[in-house]
Amino acid sequence: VQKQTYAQRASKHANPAAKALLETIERKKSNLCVSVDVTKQADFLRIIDVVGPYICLVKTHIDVVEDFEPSLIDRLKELSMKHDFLIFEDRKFADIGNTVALQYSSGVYRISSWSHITNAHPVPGPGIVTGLASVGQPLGRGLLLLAEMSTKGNLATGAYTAQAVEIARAHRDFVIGFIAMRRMSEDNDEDFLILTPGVGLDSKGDAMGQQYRTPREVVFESGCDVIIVGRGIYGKGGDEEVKAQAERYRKEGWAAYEERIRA
Ligand code: UP6
Repeated sequence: VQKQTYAQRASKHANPAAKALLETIERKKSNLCVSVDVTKQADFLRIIDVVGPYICLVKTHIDVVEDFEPSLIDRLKELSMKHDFLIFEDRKFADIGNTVALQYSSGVYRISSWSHITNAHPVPGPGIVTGLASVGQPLGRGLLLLAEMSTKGNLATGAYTAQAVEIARAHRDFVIGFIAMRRMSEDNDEDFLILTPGVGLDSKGDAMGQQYRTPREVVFESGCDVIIVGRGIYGKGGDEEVKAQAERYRKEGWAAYEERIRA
């Protein structure tokens, strides 16, 4: 069980993005990451402004924004300063090292220039980490590997998950942890961060294989560090309701963490 506090872990972490995330979690008493999967710039910015005070991290799928303009990134950065949160582009890179380095640094989105944290599928092998690290490490970024997924029937299990952890161990300076459903290492000195999607209090899943667990199941029972909530927060209607849900998930996630470090 990971019983160290976020603050203790922050003080020891060598990667700048991981350290900043842990410090933010502690400062705001929030292990909540909101996933803002909406297609209009205005909705994207409005939701982030509403949930900002309650989160440590915003997770984006920048490529679903249909009226994207580069200035959206400036507005996002302003909100991250205003509300004190980090940014995680959920890009799920999955190609050879040379290609992902280009996808990360270039194109319309230039993800490495604004996203503190991004993630990758380990399916291509260690070269994907080498490629992404060539871009992200000099910038102080952090990478998460998708060791597991939240969806029914997913293939990220068993030996695949174990191999993902081995790839991470070989690149500890840049790989800060995992997208996973549970703790991936019992070694507290490794201190991989576990960020976990598939979190919802009012629903068990959707029609396309998503499966939800509660913040308590994720943080207390499974030992994960950050809960990622999308539709459970932004899908609930007007700003007041979105704000109320963000506060609700923040409280639940933090209570589950306190229960874990005290147990
Ligand atoms: N996500 C998952 N499961 C995974 C990996 N990533 O749901 O295994 C991402 C999705 C979505 C968010 O791409 O952005 O987390 C979950 O959204 P939801 O809370 O609305 O289901």
